[in-house]
Amino acid sequence: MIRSILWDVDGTLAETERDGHLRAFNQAFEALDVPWRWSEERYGELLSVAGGRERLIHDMQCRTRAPTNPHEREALAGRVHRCKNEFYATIVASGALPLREGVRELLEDCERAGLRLGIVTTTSRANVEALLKTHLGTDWESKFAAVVCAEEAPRKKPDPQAYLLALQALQLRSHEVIAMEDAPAGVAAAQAAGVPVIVTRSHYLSAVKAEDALAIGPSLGRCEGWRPTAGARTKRIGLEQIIRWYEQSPWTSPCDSHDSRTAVC
Ligand code: XBP
Repeated sequence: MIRSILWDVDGTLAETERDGHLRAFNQAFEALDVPWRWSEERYGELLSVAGGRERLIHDMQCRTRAPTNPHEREALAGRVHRCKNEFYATIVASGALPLREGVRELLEDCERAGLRLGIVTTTSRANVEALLKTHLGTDWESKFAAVVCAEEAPRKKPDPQAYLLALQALQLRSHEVIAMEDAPAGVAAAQAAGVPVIVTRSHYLSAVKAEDALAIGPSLGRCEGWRPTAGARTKRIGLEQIIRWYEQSPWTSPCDSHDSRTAVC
């Protein structure tokens, strides 16, 4: 029986990367006189590195004008990252990053059905706060029984740490929850924690393949294009459909021992 749905943030709740983080990174580079910018394409490549600060440090390896000393690189990445998060909050507050289609409705389905909700992300808490405050109101946190962000789970996805911490916080076993993800690293993190995953493809990851996912499709806002197919009775992917996929799937948790009550992260 499903007791909770755990949500990834960037790419899953909202298309935050191209129009949010990327824009904000470039604004931060400019504000801090950093002599390079990221193109949409380059940022797509860099998304294979989880975490904005880690992404900056990784990119500096191929920047001839980046500091050569690792401590200076760390310090620069920290400065740019903090500044980026401030620009990001302004972008979010402007309303430029709506929730993806069908997300709000599915959150409401869960609330009505008494399912607990969780956030499991490797993004910084400030970014989650900015996004969800804008869309769900200042009391957004009261809607979530567990919120695990980069600060709580420093080992970024695909490491399962963030999922294990959420299971622990909810006192649930892996097969009692479902993860909503868009990225291979997120899918791998959930599956390594034994959690079944539903994948909604996002802008940068439109070709993502997730053979072992419970279901994969283009958007929660429509029923077409999903594998396995979704019943055409409603116009969106609702909780009923998710439960149907869950019940029909041969999924058995490979880590049933991921009993959150004993899991050690
Ligand atoms: C997304 C990320 C983040 C964001 C930027 O994580 O990897 O790094 O791109 O956010 P998820 P920060 O898909 O788990 O939400 O700058 O705060 O890292």
